[in-house]
Amino acid sequence: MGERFTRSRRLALAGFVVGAALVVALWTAEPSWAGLLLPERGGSPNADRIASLYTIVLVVAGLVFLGVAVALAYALWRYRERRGTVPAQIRGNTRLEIGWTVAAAAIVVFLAVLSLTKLDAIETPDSSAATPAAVAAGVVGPGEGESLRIEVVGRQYLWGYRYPDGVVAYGEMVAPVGVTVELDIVSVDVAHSWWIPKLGGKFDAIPGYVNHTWFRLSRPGIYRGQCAELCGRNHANMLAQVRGVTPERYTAWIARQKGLLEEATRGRQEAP
Ligand SMILES: [Cu+2]
Repeated sequence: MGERFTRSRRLALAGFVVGAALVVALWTAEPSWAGLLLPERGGSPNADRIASLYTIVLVVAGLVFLGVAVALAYALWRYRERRGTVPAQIRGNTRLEIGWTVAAAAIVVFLAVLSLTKLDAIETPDSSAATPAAVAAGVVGPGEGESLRIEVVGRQYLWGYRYPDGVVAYGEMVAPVGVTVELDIVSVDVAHSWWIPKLGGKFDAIPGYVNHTWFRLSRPGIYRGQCAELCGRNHANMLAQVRGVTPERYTAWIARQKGLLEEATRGRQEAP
């Protein structure tokens, strides 16, 4: 008896330790939370719109869950078996059945219409003009619909970025604030997934296809993410990062990268 007691205690302790280790591991892998309950917001308008739509759907679903759970608990209590009595034998209730069918259909239609009306603003790149600072720095021209295009290239196990004018970067994407940035997402080997939680949803990088998404930063900062598609044994190290900078810093960075590129090309040509 005593031995069994200690054995079960040991098992409980092991279970606790493993559980605690799991919680700590998940807790420290902060980017993998991606907002935990709600999608992250505060980086780009499309991410904010996704988060708002998600919140509305979550609230509606929560209310439905609460309604069903309360009704179920009430029915369990109200019609419970009692000693000495025979429970009422109820079969069917046409009004109730039609009611909950129509109500459920109405909720689904409401959510479908709501999602479809919000979808366009999430998918279509923001066409509003770049901020005066971005125009002054020469990132894009003035007027609506002007955007910066960056190609995102997935490869095992590093994200690459191709800017206009042949500038390339790896790992970290430098992007200006106040400009709509349109991304063309491709892959040179296997399927990857571009995902910066604060800047919107996941977008697959598939060999032979070009996927499109966009973001528009309103303030400088680091926006972290990670390849979200198991792409090989180093997948876990395939981090992605967007560094939002002021337009002046962005153009200075582009100029420096261009200089380095030219220097490297010249060096190669001059080499014996
Ligand atoms: Cu990958």
